[in-house]
Amino acid sequence: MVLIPPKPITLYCCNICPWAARTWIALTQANVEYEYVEIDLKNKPEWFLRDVNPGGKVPTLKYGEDLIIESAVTTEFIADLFPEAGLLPKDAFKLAQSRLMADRFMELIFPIYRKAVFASNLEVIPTIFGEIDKFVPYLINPSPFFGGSDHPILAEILIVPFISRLYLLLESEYSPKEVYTKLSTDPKYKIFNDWSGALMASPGVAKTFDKSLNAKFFAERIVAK
Ligand SMILES: N[C@@H](CCC(=O)N[C@@H](CS)C(=O)NCC(=O)O)C(=O)O
Repeated sequence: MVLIPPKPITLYCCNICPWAARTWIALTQANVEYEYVEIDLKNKPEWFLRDVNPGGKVPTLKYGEDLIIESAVTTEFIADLFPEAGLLPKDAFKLAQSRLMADRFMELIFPIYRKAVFASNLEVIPTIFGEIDKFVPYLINPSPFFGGSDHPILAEILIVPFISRLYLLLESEYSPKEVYTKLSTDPKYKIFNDWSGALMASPGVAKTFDKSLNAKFFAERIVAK
């Protein structure tokens, strides 16, 4: 079923931006009717800066004549506008647990991606195992998704863009081969690996994540030391 918003939605996005991917995934997974506009961030269109968002960042969401920015806010807006999409657990405690899980991910695991891709610090990659050990206690009943949900919930949608990019990085020439092998075969990491695999295979993620564009982005960003 296509979800029709009360006012037209336009998503100004960039196909390799993980922050914009949060909102793109939410709209795609919930099967919302919206218009997608790709913004070339290396050559931002004048009309985008003049008429849409002078801040020049994606994601930018237009809802009727109103603008919403900041990916955590734009993505939560989709969850709030379409309660029937089931992106927010109804139980307040479960919702709190899911928010804590996403916070811990951003605090523990996200910095590995940031340092590797934006500071070309590839030495941090093997530290992922220690961070996963600290993170997993917050990942409550991921079978297949948080809290036993049969589809990714908002907290997972906020972090999956970084999971898919981390796996791409671990599978690439920038990462020691043993790291990906250990993550994908050692029973100790099975919970994290199975959950990540389910998230990456979920339709909202699979339809929006382009491996080759992101691999090209890594090649441009990561400088050999
Ligand atoms: N805190 C922002 C970050 C968004 C962001 O940094 N987007 C980047 C692309 S990945 C961007 O628009 N960069 C263009 C610029 O900074 O001029 C959010 O969560 O929405």
